[in-house]
Amino acid sequence: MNFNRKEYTDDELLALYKAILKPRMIEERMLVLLRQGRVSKWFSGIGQEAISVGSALALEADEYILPLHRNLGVFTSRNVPLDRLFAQFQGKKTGFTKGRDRSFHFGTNEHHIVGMISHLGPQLAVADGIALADLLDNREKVTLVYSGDGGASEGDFHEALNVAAVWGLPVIFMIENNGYGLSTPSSEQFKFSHFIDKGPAYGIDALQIDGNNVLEVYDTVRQAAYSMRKNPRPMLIEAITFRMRGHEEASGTKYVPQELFEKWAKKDPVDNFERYLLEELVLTQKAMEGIREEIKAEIEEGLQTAFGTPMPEANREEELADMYAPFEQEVIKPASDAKTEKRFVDAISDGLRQSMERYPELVLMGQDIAEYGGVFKVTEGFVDQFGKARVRNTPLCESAILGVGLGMSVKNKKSMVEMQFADFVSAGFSQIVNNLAKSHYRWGQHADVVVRMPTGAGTAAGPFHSQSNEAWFFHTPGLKIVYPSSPYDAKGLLNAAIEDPNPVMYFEHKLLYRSISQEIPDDYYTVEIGKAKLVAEGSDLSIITYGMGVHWAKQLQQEMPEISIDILDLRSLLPWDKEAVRDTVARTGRVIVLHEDTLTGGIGGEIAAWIGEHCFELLDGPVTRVASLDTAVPFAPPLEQEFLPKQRLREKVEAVLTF
Ligand SMILES: Cc1ncc(C[n+]2csc(CCOP(=O)(O)OP(=O)(O)O)c2C)c(N)n1
Repeated sequence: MNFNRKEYTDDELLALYKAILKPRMIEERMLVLLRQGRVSKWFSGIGQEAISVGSALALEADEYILPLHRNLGVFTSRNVPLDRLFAQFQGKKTGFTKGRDRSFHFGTNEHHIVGMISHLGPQLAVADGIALADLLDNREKVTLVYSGDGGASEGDFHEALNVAAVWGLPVIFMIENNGYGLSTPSSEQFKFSHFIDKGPAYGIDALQIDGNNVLEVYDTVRQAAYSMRKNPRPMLIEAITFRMRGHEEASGTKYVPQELFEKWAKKDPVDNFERYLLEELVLTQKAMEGIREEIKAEIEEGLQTAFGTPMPEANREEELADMYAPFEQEVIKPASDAKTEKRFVDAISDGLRQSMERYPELVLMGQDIAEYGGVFKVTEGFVDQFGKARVRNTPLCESAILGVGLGMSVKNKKSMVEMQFADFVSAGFSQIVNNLAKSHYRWGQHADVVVRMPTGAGTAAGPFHSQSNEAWFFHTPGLKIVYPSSPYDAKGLLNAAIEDPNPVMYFEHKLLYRSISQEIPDDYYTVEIGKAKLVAEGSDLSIITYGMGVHWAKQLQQEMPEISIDILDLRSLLPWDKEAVRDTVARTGRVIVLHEDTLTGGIGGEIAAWIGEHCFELLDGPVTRVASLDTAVPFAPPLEQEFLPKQRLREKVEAVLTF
């Protein structure tokens, strides 16, 4: 192995040595504990330490690093206290996730580290978001994120690199090419020869380095970072290395040819560097022993403290509360009585514009939302007022942009991500349900992202431009969901969603955009999230609904003046207003839950179940759901009309009334 110390001083080389020795010694200790059954799971980075350590030390202390499962050296190089690190591995409350997530699945803003979720690839776009926030605020910083050769097959890898290239984001994409993804060798993972071949294809500079040479890693990353701070752009660094143990300790290494272990054992990153320093007389045998003793003592002390702390005690209230970043909404009233008639779409636009004025940290991202104004023209004229930095056209990549939103939250920015159609959110699903939704619960990082969802059928747009998919998210703790049905609520709830530091899915029905209007306040105001609205008071029957259902119910009331309908517009689906639901049930005793979404697994099922469980004594008949057919949304208007619940509503109402 060739070490070139260039101008580096003895002290710098010694610091590198101590830093690479520490994760190795921790791992050796972990393997003993594992055999003793005192640690349950371990992903070994033995053989790959030079990459974590060399790259982490090459950055400034406040530059963010996003490590993966083999990057123990990042945590140790950032001086994460060992007692807390071990407590984290053991699921103790004194770890970084209060026992809620395992191993390296945590971040710590104190150490400028954002940890992974198991899905690997989503991490890459989060790095883009952090880098974008730095870029927008003119901080000369780089962000470092890792990927394995296996994880690089994920679509998220492509999306994150492409966004970084197009937006000139100072992100170092460090590819640890260790030849295997679990048991799958590179030959079955990809067809190209080297990851550096991919760089130019994205318009990204790429370098290949010996990932077992800590000095080479350190020097390369230092130089890359220096250049990227001055001239912001991404860089791909492919570090060639080898995984000396199994994917995780329980999974073995039977599939790896023995000669590979023999070959790579000779390239051990710790032994080789140690030998070099001894030869260079930077290190003496005695000093080496002293360093080892010191690290050993630190490890033992950390372990003792961690083992000495009890397992967490479950506190139900705390667990539930921590799903969300703490936030007490103060409903804001308009400053004056001035009102203007606005269509639903204009109310959304109005709210968004006023939120942009109110929050300089708010950034809008979406396909075609800049000069073009978005396909529904919600952001028309925004570029002129706020500039392209804050009104950002994105490449066609929902997953990456949602990940960018989380990264921006790490830097205390707010983002609004516009889905061109709600249907396309499926391409970014994992970022929402795994990353944004769980981040606060896992390690206390809020995700200040609003996802706008132009939703719904009735426009003969077929199965992929018409879906109601709010139930996909309703089942995910950590998210909030709002779904206005009037221009007043559309503006007030959008403002409220943007104010809230939690991830909020904001559903806006396309059919309402230009078909309804209302006088609404000119000033900024908010509507309470989680609060339903009684649209009409009645005594014979309750229709509990939201979105388009509110309009169907109102229309039915006009068509059936002989009955008196209590119409409750939920407005917020997560959380939903149980008190208002109980009140309407108490008023009428007969209930229909109506929604445009398909029947099975729809939100109506949850509401009906809750009513059955909590309001049984108030009921005079079975709670009845009215929803779309359990099919995809069909294209041709006659089929679509049959699909939608509107025409079944009257007959269901009559059945409930005569029960
Ligand atoms: C989306 C997803 N699919 C599958 C897995 C299971 N899994 C975890 S790590 C891993 C292999 C990753 O290989 P690579 O990216 O090369 O990193 P390495 O483990 O070699 O460091 C697999 C298949 C996962 N965690 N997430």
